[in-house]
Amino acid sequence: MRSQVVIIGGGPSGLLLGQLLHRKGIDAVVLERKTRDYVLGRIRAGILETGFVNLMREAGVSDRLDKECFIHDGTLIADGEDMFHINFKELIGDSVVLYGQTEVTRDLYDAREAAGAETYFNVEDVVINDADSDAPFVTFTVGGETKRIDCDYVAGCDGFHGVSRQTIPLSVRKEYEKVYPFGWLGILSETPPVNEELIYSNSERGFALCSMRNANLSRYYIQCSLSDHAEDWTDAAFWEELKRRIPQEAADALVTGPSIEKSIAPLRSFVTEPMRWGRLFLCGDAAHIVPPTGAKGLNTAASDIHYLYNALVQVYEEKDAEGIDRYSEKALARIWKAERFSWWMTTLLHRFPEMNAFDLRMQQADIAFLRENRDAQKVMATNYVGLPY
Ligand code: RFL
Ligand code: PHB
Repeated sequence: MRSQVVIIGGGPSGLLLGQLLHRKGIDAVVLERKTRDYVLGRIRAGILETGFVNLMREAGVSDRLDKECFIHDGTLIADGEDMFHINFKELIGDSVVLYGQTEVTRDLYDAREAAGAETYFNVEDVVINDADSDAPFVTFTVGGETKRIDCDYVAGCDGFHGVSRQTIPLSVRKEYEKVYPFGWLGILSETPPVNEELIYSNSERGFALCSMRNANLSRYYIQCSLSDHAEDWTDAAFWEELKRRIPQEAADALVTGPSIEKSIAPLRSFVTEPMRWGRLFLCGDAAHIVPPTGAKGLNTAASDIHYLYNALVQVYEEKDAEGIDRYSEKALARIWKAERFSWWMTTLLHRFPEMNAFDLRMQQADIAFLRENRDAQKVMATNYVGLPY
């Protein structure tokens, strides 16, 4: 079998790239380790930057997004009982969009199926061969059968635990990592959101976030210990703890109900360099992870896809390899800034076990400066809505 591009991983990165390439007549096979339902069952991102939305439009898959998304012109930050608004629209003239990753992925799978593009699910033993040569090929097994696809390029969109990053020799690869000493316990509940915009809350009991998916679907998170297990948290205990971590006026307005999903995510900052090895290109979580404070994970994946998609079009249509040669450098320049922002927001809003009284005062001063200083708010707004590609 032959395909111009092989995409490893059928998450949002791989699917978005596949759809963009399809519109340009560049064929790309997607290999996904799980089933479509499994991928759609993962509750993840909620906030999309304008750049992401524009890519969905360019890929021709924004009809439902444009109809059903919620535009958020700002966000609330709470420090104990003290809550203030960061008005992105007024500060920098841009907004973010609320539309769940599940819906993005569903729209992309639907478009892929409608286009008749080839996707293999339940693949195993994916191996990327000869990525540093002019004739790479990918082997895998599916339904007990071994297959081989020869290609021009391989896009490694297989997330943090995939094989693509591991294919780059350790002598070439450099990894940077910070693991945070806590996780996020998240629940989804069929209740109206407590507020029409997100509330990021720093409280003496730890961080909490009030988010949503639509008018009757709420998403809430609380900072938890890494030794916690989601199943040990009853819904009642979760709601009780959330109420204690958000300002009283929000706690009074909170509508509680049974959870329909409950899970714990560890927090990590991670970057691998370079993001290209020969004809293999890493995209999204395969190359970098951010802690979710700041909502940058899926959005950084989208900027990688923007650079890689344009590089592939440039090489196929204009026979110009400039985009490919500069992919890693361009993607990483933006990634590191998103890493800094996510690390800063995480540090600003969480209680770290090792924090002493001085550290606490530094955090309070940082939040006070943000509350009082319009320039500081502009810096936050600029990063939150997303840096230019
Ligand atoms: P994914 O989504 O992990 O998809 C990778 C796919 O590759 C498959 N795979 C393989 N396939 C074939 N062969 C192999 N050997 C394979 N190994 C793995 C996997 O099954 C999977 O389907 O990576 P991708 O596409 O790069 O997308 C990244 C995003 O999913 C991620 O960055 C975001 O979800 C992060 N994130 C958020 N990002 C935002 O931009 N805004 C947010 O509000 C936001 N909130 C979040 C988040 C992530 C969270 N968790 C659980 C980590 C909230 C949470 C709680
Ligand atoms: C979410 O809605 O899941 C969400 C929103 C904002 C974040 C992280 C997660 O910073």
